[in-house]
Amino acid sequence: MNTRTLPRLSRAILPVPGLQRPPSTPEPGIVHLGLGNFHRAHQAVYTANALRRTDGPWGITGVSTSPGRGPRPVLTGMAEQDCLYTVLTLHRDRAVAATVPGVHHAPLAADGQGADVVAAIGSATTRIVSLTVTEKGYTFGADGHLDLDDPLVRADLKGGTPRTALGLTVRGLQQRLRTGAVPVTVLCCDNLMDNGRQLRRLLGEFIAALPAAERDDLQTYLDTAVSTPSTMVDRIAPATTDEHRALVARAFGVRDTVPVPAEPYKLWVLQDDFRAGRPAWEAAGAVFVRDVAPYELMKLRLLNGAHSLLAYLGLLRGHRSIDQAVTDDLLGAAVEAAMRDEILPTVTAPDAMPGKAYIAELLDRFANPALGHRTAQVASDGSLKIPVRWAGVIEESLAAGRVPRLLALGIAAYVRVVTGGADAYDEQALGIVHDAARPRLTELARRTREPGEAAGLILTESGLLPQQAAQHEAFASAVAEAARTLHTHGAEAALRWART
Ligand code: CS2
Repeated sequence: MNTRTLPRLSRAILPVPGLQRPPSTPEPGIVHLGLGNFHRAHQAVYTANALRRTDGPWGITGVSTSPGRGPRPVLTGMAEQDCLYTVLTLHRDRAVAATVPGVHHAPLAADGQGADVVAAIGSATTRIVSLTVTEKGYTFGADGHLDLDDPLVRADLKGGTPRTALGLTVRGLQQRLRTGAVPVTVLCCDNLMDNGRQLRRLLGEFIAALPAAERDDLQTYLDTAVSTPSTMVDRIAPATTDEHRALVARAFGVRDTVPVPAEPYKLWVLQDDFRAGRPAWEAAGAVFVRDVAPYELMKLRLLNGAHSLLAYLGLLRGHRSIDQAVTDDLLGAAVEAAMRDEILPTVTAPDAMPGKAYIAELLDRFANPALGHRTAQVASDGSLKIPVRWAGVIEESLAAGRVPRLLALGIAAYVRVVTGGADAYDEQALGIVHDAARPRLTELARRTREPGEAAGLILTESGLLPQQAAQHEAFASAVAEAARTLHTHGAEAALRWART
């Protein structure tokens, strides 16, 4: 796919609704860190749709992050294809719609082109710096603060060309400060609670760790001219496989090495606090509200919380994808019960999203068989996801005198998947679960032969949950019992235990 084949593509897919592209790539105004599938199926699509209605300098310079992981196929693919790629909207009935956002400029790699990234963020024409770098991209430690022991963070603080998301952003802001301190918005689009505020705090911690001479002006610039609105982002966009590439070739007759599969649903709720303008995303369906927090809480706890539960228990039940996991009667019913009885009581549903209807909609979205969303993908990085998705629910349930047994089982399942590896589930068929905490958790688990005790040790020493919840007697004993049941009798028995 490239600009020359685009007309052919449009003709070829005329019967497919939705294929359009702005006439030419708009002037760059956004630098986006994290060129993964989620950004390419979410913000890029909202931006393209907004630009169809209202022009503006809102082209996106995408930056592939992931330091140390070598050249990313998405970077090469986008570069070879004139920054064009297909978003495949995969419907439950197997109907496919396609769209080509066409809003990106030549992408950059944080690894190797850090100076160019800093220059792009530093340019006065950049009005928004947005991020989808996943939980681990924010380089915070188990306590949620900037991880000053992380070698990449330390190197970035010392100077030289930065490689972390925070390093790139702060060095870019530093450059802006030197060249006129033009206001800018830094927009977190990741699944973190209060994501704008958290990002702002982390940027502040990074600045505070710089040498004294660099600190003060930069902090003042951050305080006075940089906004960091909070956002709730939502669209399931699984990893690309050869099947998706083949689908584009078959349906549209073009070769696209980097298409993005995505579900039909999408939602973006934002706080309207942009210091230097923004695309008319509302024209594309984005919702601007004064307080994003209720939407974030609802989405992170119900969607992402249930997703993680389906992922760990799904792997232990032998399921490769989320739709298989949710259509497993026993597991699907357990996850629905967890959403209704354990999670929903801890959120205040916004009027626009009544709780029960939202749960029904989520179950329907999860069951979309066309997505093939891998359980191993959702299960990865649990050490960073669980504190966001489950910890608050567990803490608040315990404070209200309820022991959330299904989430206790979720913790036990996470421990079993991450420390048991191939003994716990078929890693070869279902995929490896990546988690930076794996070596440490495995070491903790090896200190005892008793699975209940091992889970208990991990609960108290891993920082997954706040200490008070981790040491809550009834909860800790539920986790230990769940771990023992999983180990000795398997996931089916454990699911039955959790529902008694
Ligand atoms: C998923 C999310 O991989 C995961 O952990 O829970 O990526 C999820 O698909 C999105 O947040 C949906 O908006």
